[in-house]
Amino acid sequence: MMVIANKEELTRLVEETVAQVPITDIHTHLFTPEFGPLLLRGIDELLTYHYLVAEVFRWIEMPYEEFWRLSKKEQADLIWRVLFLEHSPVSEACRGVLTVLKAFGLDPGARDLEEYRAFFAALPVETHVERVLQLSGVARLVMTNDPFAPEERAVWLDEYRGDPRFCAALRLDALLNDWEGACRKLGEWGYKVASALDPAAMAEVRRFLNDWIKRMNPVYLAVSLPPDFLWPEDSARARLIAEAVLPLAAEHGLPFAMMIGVKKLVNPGLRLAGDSVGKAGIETVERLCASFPRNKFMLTMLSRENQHEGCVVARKFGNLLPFGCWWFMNNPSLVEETTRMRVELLGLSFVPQHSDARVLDQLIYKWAHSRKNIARVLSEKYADLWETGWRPTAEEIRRDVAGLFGENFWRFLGYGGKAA
Ligand code: FIX
Ligand code: ZN
Repeated sequence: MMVIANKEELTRLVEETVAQVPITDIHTHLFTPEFGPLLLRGIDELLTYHYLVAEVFRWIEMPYEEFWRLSKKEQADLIWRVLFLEHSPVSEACRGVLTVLKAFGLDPGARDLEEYRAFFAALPVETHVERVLQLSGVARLVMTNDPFAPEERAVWLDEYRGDPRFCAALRLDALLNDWEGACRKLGEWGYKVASALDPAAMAEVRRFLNDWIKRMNPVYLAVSLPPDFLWPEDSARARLIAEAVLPLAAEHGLPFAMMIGVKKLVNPGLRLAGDSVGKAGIETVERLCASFPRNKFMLTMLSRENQHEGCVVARKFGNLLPFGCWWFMNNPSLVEETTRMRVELLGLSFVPQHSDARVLDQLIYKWAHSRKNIARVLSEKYADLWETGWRPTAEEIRRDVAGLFGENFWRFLGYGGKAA
């Protein structure tokens, strides 16, 4: 048992352990190379990430459609010029691009976009995937898989082979947030559903879910939800959750991940960058956890104002796993604030972060930045323990950190802490 001599050594050990721990990234928008163009990678995708699209429109007066008519390269050139050369790239998403360049051994100080393009263009996709997983320290990641997305659906229906490091998550936004549209699609696919969701139709929805759980073997079911999400409610969404999604999730032992607080397309001209945030009512989460004690729920909330009550509700329900600093929460100041709050209220029984990476290379910066922010909070908390006379051992710190960055998730899924 390695005894730690002093607080300085304690801090060094915490930082080193967090820097090296293999990560399970429990929510991304990445894909295996089998999905072809759905796997976004390289400098032009990094520069046209929707976070940077939103930021560039704070400086330019170009009509949205004129921007969208530009090629990906032209959009990237514009964003590079405005957000990196004409203004210092201090935002989290801008800094992230530079962190990626540096990790690959490129020189951000050269500011040579053509050199960066040539580097990424020379990377075969399989090599690129291996390099990014190695540089980011991500051992396993969870994709976001939508059976209603035509280009993705085709891959699943064509004998998808997969990669054990890329787990699936069955994403249900189309089913739950647009029942009328989903009803039409399900009908085309041979499910005998009706808009009115009579018992026979609900049974067909369950058959659809079963079919895709068998096809995808997801580690959880997920949905993003608006701030005014309510349950119970006289709505198709509320009935589908209670009579189809949760019974199937319980039957298969799968968590239901609720990502609450997104206001879709408040500015449609920005497309994917046009979504915003709203404070949700925590009562709905309380009612679901209390009403479905056999189900496991994962929860991430988009509004900073929901974070404290999100911690408190997790203290009330052991079948709820809070996770991540989602989207507008994924900034150093808020990652530290939220992680500090969670440690103080929940101990180590949560998952502090996911990357939400949409571009392969983002795994590098999202995790490099988050590891530092989370390590800073953990060092502070272990130092507070030290002040009481408690002496954490190196093994205990390694155990705790392994839990936060993956094993808590696998244990919650019922895999006893080790990945499936
Ligand atoms: O619903 C989600 O999974 C969100 O993360 C995305 O829709 C969002 O565009 C995103 O990538 C945020 O980081
Ligand atoms: Zn996401």
